[in-house]
Formats: sequence, structure tokens, C-alpha cells
Amino acid sequence: MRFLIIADSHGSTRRFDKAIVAFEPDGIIHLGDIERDVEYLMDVYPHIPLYAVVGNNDPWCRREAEKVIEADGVKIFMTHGHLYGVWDKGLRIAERAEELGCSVALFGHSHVPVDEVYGNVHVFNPGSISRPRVGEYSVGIMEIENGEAKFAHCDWL
Ligand SMILES: [Mn+2]
Repeated sequence: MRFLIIADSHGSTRRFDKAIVAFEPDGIIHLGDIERDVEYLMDVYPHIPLYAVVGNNDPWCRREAEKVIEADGVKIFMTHGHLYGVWDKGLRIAERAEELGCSVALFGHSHVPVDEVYGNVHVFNPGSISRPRVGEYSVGIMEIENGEAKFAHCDWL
């Protein structure tokens, strides 16, 4: 199963279509900021399962701030990141994922790509698809096969 991981689109959906055509994901994960872009994905791609959490710029959104999903036996923790004060590589997010029995932790908010392993937890931040703080616009790809998750950043959108 292939997931497209998007974070911090902040109102710009213009690279979404290109990413979806390029990767033909089985699922889309949006890690918050902003909800209007999540609604765009639901409207335009109703056939692709979508998983999303609320961001700090989504004050009216009733979506949950933390979510655990499971794909092919892999438990995945998702959160935007502001509740953990992340401007780093997400160690606190890894700790929370571990607490919840997850082997993958996904977050956004910092607009900086992260791909790190802490103990049993793989921590990944796709970076921002519309407002990168370093480098290029980026998204993440998560491939889950035989109960194992593999990650890549894509920065040519
Ligand atoms: Mn944010």
C-alpha cells in the first residue's frame, strides 16, 4: 500500500494533483494546516481513502488532533505537531507513538522534512507542500509491504 503524505499546504492545493497523478496512492494522509485543503482532497478524490488531523491554523475544525491508523499490520500515529512544540526532529512525537504502540509517527507543522528512527519508532515529517522553510516544496511517500513501512521524500513537485 502506498500513502501520499502531505502537511502544511496552507491553502495551496496546486501541487496536490501532480503528486496524486505521479504516485497513484492507495491512501492520502494530510497532517493539518489547513482544513480547506483536506476538503479539496475529499471533493476531488472521493475514491481515495483520506486520513487527516487538525492543525494549529484550523480553529473551527472538529477533526481530532491525534489519530492512530493501521495498514497491513503497521500502526501509524498521526498528529500535526504543535501540541508537542516540534521545531526539532520529533523525539516527543516518537515517545507518544511508542506509548500508543505505534511503530510509525507522522507529523508536520515545522515545514522541515524529517526521516529519523528512535528506538522502535520511525518518525517522518513530509515537509510543507506549499511553504517550505528549507529546501523545496515536499511531500512524503510511505510504502507498506509485508508489515514494513518504507519512506521517501519527494521534492520535485
Ligand atoms: Mn502548523
